[in-house]
Amino acid sequence: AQKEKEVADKQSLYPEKLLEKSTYFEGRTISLKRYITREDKSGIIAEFKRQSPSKGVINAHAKVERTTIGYMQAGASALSVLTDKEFFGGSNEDLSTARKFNFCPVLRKDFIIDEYQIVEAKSIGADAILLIAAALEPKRLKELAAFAKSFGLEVLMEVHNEAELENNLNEHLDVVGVNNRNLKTFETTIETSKALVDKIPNEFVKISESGISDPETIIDLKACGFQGFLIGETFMKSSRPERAAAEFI
Ligand code: IGP
Repeated sequence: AQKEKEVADKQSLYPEKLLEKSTYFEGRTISLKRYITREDKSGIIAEFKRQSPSKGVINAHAKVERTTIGYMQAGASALSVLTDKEFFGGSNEDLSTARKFNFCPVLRKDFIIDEYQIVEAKSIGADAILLIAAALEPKRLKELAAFAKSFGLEVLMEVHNEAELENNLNEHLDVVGVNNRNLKTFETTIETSKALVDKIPNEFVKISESGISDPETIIDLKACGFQGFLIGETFMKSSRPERAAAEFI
């Protein structure tokens, strides 16, 4: 009972601290869903990612401020910012910086498994969170999605195969993303996206993630029914990611 109380106290205490400290709680969410589908935008969610488990260091010198402003000037629909430190070299501060300098949806890219991280996402200025089907039980994924929605955050659910998709569709999701990267082999193929697109109900915004390296692929994915495209490495591997984005978009 004592242990249970400790856990409960911890859970209720931390969000309060975050709530008091953050100026973003009152702030309105900028809808990722809406921005991806805006006619005047590219549908591209441009990602700020310094390193990854598959590629190691991708870009050690890029600055969040210049890169994200440049991404949006290039015509991106939204931003994705890695906040995981261990595997991706990111931080909450990176996301807050992107937030501060841009008026657009900002996705918190991280491995979310707990309510605390969702409150934190809101407190650092995110508009949307990522929930990875491969990392969560369906019941837990749905709970976390509902919790995020209660803070006004939108939810991107990421899947890699049909079983993950079918077991996890629920009314709290806004965007469904197909990750082209096999997390076991790190290989990417857009065939993964093509195979799943028609199985995603049209009420969700559909995006394709990872391994997109040329504009022709976007045309191809669009023709299959994708509305959004998450691109990281193709931009970040350039010494000036925002220029790479401008040339691409
Ligand atoms: C971007 P890429 O191949 O363009 O750099 O991929 C994005 O899809 C990738 O970073 C990603 C990711 C994730 C990172 C997709 N799902 C989950 C961390 C956690």
